[in-house]
Amino acid sequence: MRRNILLLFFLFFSMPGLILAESGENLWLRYDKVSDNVFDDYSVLETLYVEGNSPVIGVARNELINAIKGMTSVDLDLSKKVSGSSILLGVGLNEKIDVQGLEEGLESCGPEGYVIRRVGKDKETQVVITANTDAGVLYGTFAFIRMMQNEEDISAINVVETPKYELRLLNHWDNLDGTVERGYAGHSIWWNREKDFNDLRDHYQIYARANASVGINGTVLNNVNAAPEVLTDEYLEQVVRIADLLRPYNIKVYLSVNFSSPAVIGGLEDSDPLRDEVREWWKDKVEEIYEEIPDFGGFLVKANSEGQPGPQDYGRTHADGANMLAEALEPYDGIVMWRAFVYAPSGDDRAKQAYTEFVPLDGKFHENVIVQVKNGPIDFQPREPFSPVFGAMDETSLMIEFQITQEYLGFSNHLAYLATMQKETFESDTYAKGPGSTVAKATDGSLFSQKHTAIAGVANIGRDVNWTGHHFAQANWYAYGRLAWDHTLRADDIGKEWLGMTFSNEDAFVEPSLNIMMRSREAVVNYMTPLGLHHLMGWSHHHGPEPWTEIEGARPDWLPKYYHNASEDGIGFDRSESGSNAVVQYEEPLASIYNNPKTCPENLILWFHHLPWDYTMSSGLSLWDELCYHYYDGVEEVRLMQKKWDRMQGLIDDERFEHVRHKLKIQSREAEWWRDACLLYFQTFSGMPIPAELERPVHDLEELKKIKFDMTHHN
Ligand code: BDP
Repeated sequence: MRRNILLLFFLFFSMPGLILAESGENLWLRYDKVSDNVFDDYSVLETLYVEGNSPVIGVARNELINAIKGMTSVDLDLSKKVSGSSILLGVGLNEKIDVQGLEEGLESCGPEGYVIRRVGKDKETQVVITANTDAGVLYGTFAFIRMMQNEEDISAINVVETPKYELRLLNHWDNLDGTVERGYAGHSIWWNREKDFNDLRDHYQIYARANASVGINGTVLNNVNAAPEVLTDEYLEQVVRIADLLRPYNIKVYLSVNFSSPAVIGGLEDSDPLRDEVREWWKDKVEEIYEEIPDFGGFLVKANSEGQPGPQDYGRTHADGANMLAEALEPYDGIVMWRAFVYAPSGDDRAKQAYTEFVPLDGKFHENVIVQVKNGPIDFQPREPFSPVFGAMDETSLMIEFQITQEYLGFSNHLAYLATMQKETFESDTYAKGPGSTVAKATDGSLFSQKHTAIAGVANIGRDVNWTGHHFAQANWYAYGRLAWDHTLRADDIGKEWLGMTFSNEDAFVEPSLNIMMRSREAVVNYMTPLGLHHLMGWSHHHGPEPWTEIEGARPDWLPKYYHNASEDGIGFDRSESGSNAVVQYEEPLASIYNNPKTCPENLILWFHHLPWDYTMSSGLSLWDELCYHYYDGVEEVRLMQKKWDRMQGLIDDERFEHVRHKLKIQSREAEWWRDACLLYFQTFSGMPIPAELERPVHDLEELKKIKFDMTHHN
């Protein structure tokens, strides 16, 4: 009986064309069978020679064995000598075999880069994966696996890769009680108490492998709004466990720290950074951490921002605060990442404040301080210009912070591929050293001789089975990592890689799905905040539209009206010379370009200008009509996304197909909600009709105003 059941089971699952349900938990590391086109080429590789036996090399070796087993069914034979058709893995292979180009490659690939070469033919062929460090070998191994997952031609590989940023980090905004600030994929993976650390080990390993596969080499384990308690024994024990687990994947752990920790958990009178006792406290704490975690990465600090304590509480500067921590970390090569996300209720345009506070401090930070700057001057909006801090501090190490979690882009309900947005920022020209001084170059060390280069992405990861809530949000984790490794990669190439590995390499699937991804961010911009509008979201949850919100006692710069300024005479924030003059924080010619509505890019026009409703846009349409068309385009685009996705049925497993279909339905409904809420509300000022050829709004403004968004579904 049992045998019969097994046989039936076997027959069922080996039926050709049957696509098994998938939960998404293995992310892009599924190692599906490759197609017949490449099978013969790939299964030629039968033996594996490994140089070295460190834990990192062990991870690389096991990953390769499992990946090849999954993709080709070949059980790699571990060999003690270099012979036959084999894969060679390890540091120092250049001394074992004579392969042209290996030495030069190693000279140029730096500490974490790698070299991959294919030599020989047929049964006497080798794939050599080598680097200057074990970490480089790990990254090279994952790169080779990726080539196979994407069914690339591997007959003549000749690759030398070097990461563009030295430190490539995820920032988890995870609270110690297990909630995640702006997290939409379940509870924290780190501070979850319902399960024991060991029960989650397999889960953590997927996390670690996924990060290593894209080259992420650091992770901040807790929220920037940091609880001081993270530095107490109880929590540090967990940090030690996590550090031990992540170490073989070349991932260092970092912590967000609360500036008031010496007073709150240390019992000191205050946390004044210039007081000896406080400085000593931090030194002792740091020493204690390094005793347990010798490769601890360092601290991330949000200070004097949104109510968090900081050096200014004692009349000291950001540099005083950062340098105190830097001094404590210096003996261990630890890093301080000091955030420039600051804005006080000073009445000055919020978009100007990071620049105003930080640029005068240029040159005053210790060498192991990196100032961490959000990509835009305000706050992770669907579209912002780049932050003018980039390019403006040539004697300070600056790093860019992107938000991967979709706080302002529809949570985990909306499909929004963020690589296009990140590319837009990377490629923006700061003109800091003349034309071509892109944000990428102003942060990767090629324009300024930064002591450290780094990049951070606010993670979208939680305990949901598929990690990120929306299957397509996995792409944002993946793409962030790929761009952190190499910001010159193209968003579409990355998207294609990810689709192939995560779902299927079939053109019939990849092409339309990639098209959906590539157009998705602009769709969100259009149905939420087109033409440079920003921060129209509900004032605390940041999800649905609330351009009308007024809250007694709330800071004006937390409310949408501060940003859109809609009135009968027009809409937009005047940041030109005649307004807040934020434009002067940009280098010429950009300052002049932004200053003039005729030259300002129209996709940012209401960011920089307050314009009358009948202002003539380059299309010849009035501003009002243009706004209407953008909102309607956004909705149309989501409907198109739905249509395209519906045709994917049968090309991938039903489970993920249905899940995405369901999410797109929500997105489509919410896009209409956004469009109607914004246009009907703005119409009360413009007094102009929605162009007749467009469909009528499906909602009533007064009804929309009554919607109370319930956060409980989203955490
Ligand atoms: C804002 C978020 C807030 C974060 C803050 C930050 O709404 O939850 O604490 O950024 O980056 O976008 O510190």
